[in-house]
Amino acid sequence: MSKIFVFGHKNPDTDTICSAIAYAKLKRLKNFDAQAVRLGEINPETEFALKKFGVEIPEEMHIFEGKDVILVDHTEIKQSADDILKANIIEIIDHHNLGDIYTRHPVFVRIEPIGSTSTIIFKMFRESNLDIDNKTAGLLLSGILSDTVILRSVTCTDEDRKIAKKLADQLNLDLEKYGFELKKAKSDILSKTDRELIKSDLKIFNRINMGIGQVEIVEDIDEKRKKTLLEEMKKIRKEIGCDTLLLMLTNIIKQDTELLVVGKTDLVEKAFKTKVENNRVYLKGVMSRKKQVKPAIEDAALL
Ligand SMILES: [Mn+2]
Repeated sequence: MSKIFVFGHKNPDTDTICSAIAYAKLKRLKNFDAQAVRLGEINPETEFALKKFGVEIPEEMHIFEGKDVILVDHTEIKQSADDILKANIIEIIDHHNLGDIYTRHPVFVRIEPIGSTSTIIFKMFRESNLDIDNKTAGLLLSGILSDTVILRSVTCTDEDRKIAKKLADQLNLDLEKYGFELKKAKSDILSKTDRELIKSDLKIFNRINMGIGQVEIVEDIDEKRKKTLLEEMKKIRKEIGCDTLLLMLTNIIKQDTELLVVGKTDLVEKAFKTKVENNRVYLKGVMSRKKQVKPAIEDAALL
């Protein structure tokens, strides 16, 4: 039996890393030879979560040609390994829109409109009647709290809430307290360069030829920093060859987003029915790239 590599998207976030580790574990419990790997550097939030539960950082890997792979937390070619179409994809587990990845062979796919891939992995453990050890419980809880912004995002469902509570109870953890510890680890923006901030959670969407990055903050970013961010965004937009590059500055306390925009602004204006001024748009109540920003722009582009 050949080894199966389990991985999430590029610019990995906590849900991508934690769901890959947990799902590789589930596969091993079912006697498959599975290993979680990652496509890039982990962010400080994920590092915090792995340390907290004593879990090692997965190996970084980039060549998958001819290998058996399981994708978690993404279905977009541009967000996956560069040679993903030469790999043998055997399963896909995700909670995003169905993207543009295609396979040569029949494949097991499970996509649910739910707050995190970690939530789906929890359900798969339960459906297989497998116990969830504390390390895995910690990983899954971290994935859920991270992706749902501590159960506050519009993407969060009652199922996410119920499962997060179960996991927190198992671990004897205060859900809110642990959630904010996680987010604090992530929102340390002062220690990062503009380039690091823009690229750390950047996702590229082929169909709208757009890159959308997101930074979670707990207090507002000053004007000077926004200007240097915009300058750097112009360079990065050219490098990645997209028409437009957006950066969501999402304040998780106020639960709003300021959108920085470089490139073609018309789609953004059409999507949000507002003018882009000084390369910015203020979006009250918007926190989710997946559910609020990307679909609005896609509708504006394609309808
Ligand atoms: Mn996710």
